[in-house]
Amino acid sequence: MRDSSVLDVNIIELPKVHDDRGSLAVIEKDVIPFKIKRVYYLYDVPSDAYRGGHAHKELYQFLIPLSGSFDVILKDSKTKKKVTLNKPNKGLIIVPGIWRELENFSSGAVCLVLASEDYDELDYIRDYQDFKLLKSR
Ligand code: T46
Repeated sequence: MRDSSVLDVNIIELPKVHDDRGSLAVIEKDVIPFKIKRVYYLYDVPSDAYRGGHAHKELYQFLIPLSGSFDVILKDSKTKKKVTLNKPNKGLIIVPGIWRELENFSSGAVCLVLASEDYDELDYIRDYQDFKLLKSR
């Protein structure tokens, strides 16, 4: 398991163009520290739902609150941090080896995820005790 810390998790502010027709935000390839292999999104999430609850061994992700807001709880072996994502031009880079939980979704929230790898269940650590054990090695 990578020796990553919640300090490696970064908010990235995307450049936006605003005029009286609305706003346009741009994600250019140099802004994110990985090559995008997969895109998915969470929507129709009930406000009391809890998503995530796992860590990834190799996957990098960029989470963007396209609409509405939600909280991301991040944990490494020592530290816990909460980030609220609520601006469509501010996203969160999550590096491998970080536990994450997503909660407190507002009505109509949409979480877009850009990911560095194809879907692979073997990349997930879904048991928190396993995560803590792997982090302590
Ligand atoms: C993450 C958070 C933010 C697929 O078949 N393909 C996919 O690409 C993904 C991401 C999921 N699935 C299947 C696997 C499960 O049967 O969709 C189902 C729900 O996945 P999961 O319970 O992992 O969903 P979340 O919202 O808890 O987590 C997802 C991502 O899996 C995860 O990488 O960080 O969104």
